[in-house]
Amino acid sequence: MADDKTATTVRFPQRPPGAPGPFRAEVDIVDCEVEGRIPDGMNGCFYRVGPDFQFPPKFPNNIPFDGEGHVAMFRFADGHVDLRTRYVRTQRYKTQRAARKAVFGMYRNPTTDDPGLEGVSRGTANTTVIYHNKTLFALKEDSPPVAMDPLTLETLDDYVTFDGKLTSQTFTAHPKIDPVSGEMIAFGYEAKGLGTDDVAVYSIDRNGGIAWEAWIKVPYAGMLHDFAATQTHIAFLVIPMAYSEEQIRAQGPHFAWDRNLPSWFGVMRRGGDGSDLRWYRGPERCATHVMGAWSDGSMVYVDMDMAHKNQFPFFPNRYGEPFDAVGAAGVVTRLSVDLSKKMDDYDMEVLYPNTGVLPRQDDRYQTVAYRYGFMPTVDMSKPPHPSHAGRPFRPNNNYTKFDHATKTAVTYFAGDAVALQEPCFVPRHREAAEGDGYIVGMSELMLEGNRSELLIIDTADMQAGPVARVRLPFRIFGQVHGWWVDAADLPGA
Ligand code: V55
Ligand code: FE
Repeated sequence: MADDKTATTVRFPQRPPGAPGPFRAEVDIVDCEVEGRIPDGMNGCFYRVGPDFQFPPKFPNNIPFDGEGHVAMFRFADGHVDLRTRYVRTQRYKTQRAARKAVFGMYRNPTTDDPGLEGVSRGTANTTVIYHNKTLFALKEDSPPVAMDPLTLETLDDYVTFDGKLTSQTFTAHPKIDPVSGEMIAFGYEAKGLGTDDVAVYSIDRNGGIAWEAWIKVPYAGMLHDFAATQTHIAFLVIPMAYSEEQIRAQGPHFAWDRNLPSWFGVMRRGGDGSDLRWYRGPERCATHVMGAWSDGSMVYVDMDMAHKNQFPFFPNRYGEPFDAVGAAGVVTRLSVDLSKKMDDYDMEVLYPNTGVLPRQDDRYQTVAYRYGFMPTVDMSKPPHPSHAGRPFRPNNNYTKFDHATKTAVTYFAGDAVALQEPCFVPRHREAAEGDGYIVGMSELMLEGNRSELLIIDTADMQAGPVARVRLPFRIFGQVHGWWVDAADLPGA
């Protein structure tokens, strides 16, 4: 058959029965069905994003993290909820749409792309949406930000450079918003290209200009997915999910887990030139997300969900060990260093026994001392529900609220036949105390017609469960991260 594009019809690889496939539809629902009552005063937008393959992947063994970014916006207004979803119009999306097929190859492996794509951004914008300077940014850590209109989800700029000042080739999916200064603190790793050990750190001021920049080196090019910013310091945890030349050559994904590598915790002063950066050693550990972080004099504290082993079944172990689901279970762990002491290793303290991933906080407390955290968790002692068959992970069936002042955790158990996605905190009102409000989070109902619903849970009474559920008539694409914007902060308010 002729090898032209008209000969390529769209057909996705076979999946096991019940396993979720791509969503692909861009949706508008005016006035979603709501069970219960949307809380008075809950006005604003909940944005979420996740990978959703636009076309069958060029490599059938490509990993879920390489799907194109699809954003969902739930707009809350006076008890009504409208849903809009749009793919991010990345350079990659537009190129593939014109070709009517995937032309980019394996996850973060440019050697697998069709020829002639040099200069087209590979970024999928599939990991986070964050709001700053009245702009919704869709982010992927291998490329610069993509800017979207927060009300229409129209893509406004497919390659944001902050007036040409962003010289890093990459930009994290986990910027932090400083509630005091209004700055967005961010960084890029492998900042000078594939596998480089250069990291650029930035502050973007409240008007969207780059106000501070420092360049540092990491001990090795490991995945730097998240980081910590406090009022005075920046901290990084380098984990043994290492850039792999071997994988690149074998047309595999960017990373392999190297159990022989240590983890490294690096701390530097905010606002400096990076020359004060110090690295503290630790054992083989996997930790991808920061719940909260703060500085107290010479002490720097960073809370992360942390596991002993590779937490990503689709990134291979370098020495061929099978995926270890028990070693992959993460617990909320406090990393700390005392900058006034001569220390070689960083300190670690496990705070709670609950296992889970994707911790969050009341985002108004990013960079400062905080009390409350939220995380989807799973009770590993219960046998898995039959509806979980064929899934790589035990889906999260709990939302847990952690109170660091009393060291207690309270949990809403959502039932064994659901999969809960990352929660996002919504303040009860603009002046509400820390942690006082709601969490919103998507729940996949695996028995009930494969639907999804958005749960709204009052953080003052977690165990009571949702005060309202926004019921969708379909199962929506999976989420990596989400963000809440109060209506008063939206453009035109
Ligand atoms: C993560 C997610 C990514 C990625 C690297 O959760 C790390 C961590 C959705 O993409 O590319
Ligand atoms: Fe993340």
